[in-house]
Amino acid sequence: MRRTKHVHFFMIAAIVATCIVGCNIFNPSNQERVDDDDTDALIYEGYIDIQRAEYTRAAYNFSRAIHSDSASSRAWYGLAKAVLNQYGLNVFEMLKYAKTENNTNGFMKMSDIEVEKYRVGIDTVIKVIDQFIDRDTTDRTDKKIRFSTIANSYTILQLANVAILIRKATSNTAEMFNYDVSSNQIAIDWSSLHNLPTNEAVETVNALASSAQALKADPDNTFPIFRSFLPGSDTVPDDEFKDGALAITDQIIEMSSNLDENPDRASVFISVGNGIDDDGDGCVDEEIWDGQDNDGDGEVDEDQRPGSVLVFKTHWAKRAVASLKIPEGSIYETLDIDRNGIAKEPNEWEFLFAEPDDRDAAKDHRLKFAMNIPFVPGPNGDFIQNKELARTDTDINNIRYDLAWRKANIGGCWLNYTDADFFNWFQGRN
Ligand SMILES: [Ca+2]
Ligand SMILES: [Ca+2]
Ligand SMILES: [Ca+2]
Ligand SMILES: [Ca+2]
Repeated sequence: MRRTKHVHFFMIAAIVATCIVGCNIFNPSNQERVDDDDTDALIYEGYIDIQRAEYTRAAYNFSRAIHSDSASSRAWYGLAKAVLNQYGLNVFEMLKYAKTENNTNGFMKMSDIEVEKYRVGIDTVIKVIDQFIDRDTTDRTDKKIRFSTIANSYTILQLANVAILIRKATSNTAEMFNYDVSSNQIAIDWSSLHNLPTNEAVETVNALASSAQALKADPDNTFPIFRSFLPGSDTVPDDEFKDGALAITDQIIEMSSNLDENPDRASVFISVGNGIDDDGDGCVDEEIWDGQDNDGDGEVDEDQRPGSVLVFKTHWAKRAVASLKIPEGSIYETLDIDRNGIAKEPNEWEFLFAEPDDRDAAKDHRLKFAMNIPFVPGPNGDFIQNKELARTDTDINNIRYDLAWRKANIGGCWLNYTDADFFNWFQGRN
């Protein structure tokens, strides 16, 4: 399921209404006052307003129409259109900016003020459309207009949102996305979000998940948009690109809902490839982004390595990681992932079952090192809670859960730690 948006429609209606008072554009003498409960007339007025480029007034009339009948898809569609125009946003122009050309996108070159204008507008329109999608997918509209009708515009808005967010990370789409032509796979490297605060990194994942939802709703119209966003994908035949794009959608959506369900632990899933134990099991960057549990602790894709370590299996219908590589010059040439005193050992980089098919059949996606780090369920069997106690115990001058406690109540890689390793664990935390 797509994530629930918490901003209530009436908040937007209130913003729009405030602007009407503030902007003094609403001028009742121009038209007869339409009754508050006459949905059709209000929608009609709204579209006339749009034709006259009276967008604030249009937004007001569509908001009233929604208030009168919240199931009216034409009213929601009209409101989205009006708000888009209120902010002077043109989706096709936005696609041009979001596109990656010469390893950069148009938003990278804009001034902060210009980008902020786009960001606020995109954010407001997306909030309107999200409520419409939420209703459309839960049978709470009249279905005269469906989400699929606007899926392509929505995709452009979300991808522009992503482009703006990663602009702040002084990163760009070329670093974040990679289309591997030989394996027909899209790879996303979440470690390119390093420079963003956790909440903005989460926002980026959520925006991508929303684009993934749009791709699933209307692949034919939206996949060309994805293509223009992905460097290196120009030469791939349409159907192959579409397969590759669809293969990754569920995994993005799953990552987004994982973040939504664990708001207090978002950094556990989003601080990718940082050379730090982010989840409190003592292992460092032990997981990979494959939608599977690679260390056998019951959690999926916590404390990940970057996407640049993944090698995909060639032309597989489903997204599958074939093997892992240690990127040259990366921290992984010296990093001891399971803290057993040996860095770069095959155990930390090889799957127990080398073939993706065998892993699926055995329902075992662990890496070999996981065989040697038994996890302990803890006193109340609440393993994640114990990991949390360790993860948030970061002050070396006031240690609440010492190494002996961690070995006894979490196990995992803590079992490999010496006192010196334990001291080092606190480095780089507050
Ligand atoms: Ca860890
Ligand atoms: Ca980490
Ligand atoms: Ca795990
Ligand atoms: Ca994993």
